[in-house]
Amino acid sequence: MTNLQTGEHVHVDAAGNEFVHSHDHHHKDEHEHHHEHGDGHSHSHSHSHGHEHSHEHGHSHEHEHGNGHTHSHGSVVSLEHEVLLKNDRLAEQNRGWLEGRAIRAVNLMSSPGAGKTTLLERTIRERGSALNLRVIEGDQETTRDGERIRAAGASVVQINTGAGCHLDAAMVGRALRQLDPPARSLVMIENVGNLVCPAMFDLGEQARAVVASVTEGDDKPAKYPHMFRGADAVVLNKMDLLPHVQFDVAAFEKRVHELNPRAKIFRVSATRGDGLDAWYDWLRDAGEPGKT
Ligand SMILES: Nc1nc2c(ncn2[C@@H]2O[C@H](COP(=O)(O)OP(=O)(O)OP(=O)(O)O)[C@@H](O)[C@H]2O)c(=O)[nH]1
Ligand SMILES: [Zn+2]
Ligand SMILES: [Zn+2]
Ligand SMILES: [Zn+2]
Ligand SMILES: [Zn+2]
Ligand SMILES: [Zn+2]
Repeated sequence: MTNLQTGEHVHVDAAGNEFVHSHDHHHKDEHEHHHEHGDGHSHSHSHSHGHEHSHEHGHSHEHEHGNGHTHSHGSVVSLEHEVLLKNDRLAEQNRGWLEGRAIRAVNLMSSPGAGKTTLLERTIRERGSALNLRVIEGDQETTRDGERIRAAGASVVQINTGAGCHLDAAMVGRALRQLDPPARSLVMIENVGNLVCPAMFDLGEQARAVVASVTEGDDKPAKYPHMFRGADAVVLNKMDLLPHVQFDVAAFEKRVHELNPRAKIFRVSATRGDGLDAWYDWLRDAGEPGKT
């Protein structure tokens, strides 16, 4: 993790201890996962993953999920389940931390290149101070997007996930403490470009926005329903390219609302600035109780 204001890095060891320091070379995130079991033992390990793997235990155990169902595992335990349980607990901690400061956080997700950073840059330039906006920037590698955000004028902390394909609540918790946003500010969290995994990981945010673009095909909601089902807002970007691509806007919006009737949809061009006033109005109220 890199604080682009101070150049500080944070490393976290297996026990969860944080080491903050600054230096001039690049570190890869170790992608440490820590597991706790109902029977009282815990262990950690690092790995790169695509959510398909499981790991082997010499014991069997039961655990409960936030949604109330319980199941038991045999000797092969789904790591995905364990990671999600731990994540949800840390997400609740982040939510408490944010609520205690009256800070709102918006989780911004999309496929790679749909225009998240471009949308953030323009939002910062046009509304950065009115919205009291800060950014947590997630990418697998490089601080390129973080540098773009800083150049646009916002405080930013960059998280590099290495092989990881999503931000998780632990990463965001550490980044929030680095960013140290003031009371009543708005924190935009740019997730790793990916329509699958980010949908599964609660970061403790109050609202979720999905950016889709007209170059991706109007059947995206049908193919990635989880992402669209969980969205409070869907930003349909690159509307300026509509004359050049096959994209049925009405069909896209119908598919979104079939999955998720409450999602607000904004048709915008982040490069030209079209349609952004409605997006800014949504951001002003996003996550306020009773407003979204
Ligand atoms: N024509 C057009 N191009 C856009 C628009 N918004 C973004 N782009 C272009 O799309 C490309 C990707 O934009 P980014 O903002 O970097 O996308 P991103 O979602 O942040 O990408 P990742 O962080 O890699 O997932 C860039 O070349 C942008 O200039 C738009 O409204 N219209
Ligand atoms: Zn285990
Ligand atoms: Zn399970
Ligand atoms: Zn980006
Ligand atoms: Zn992971
Ligand atoms: Zn993944």
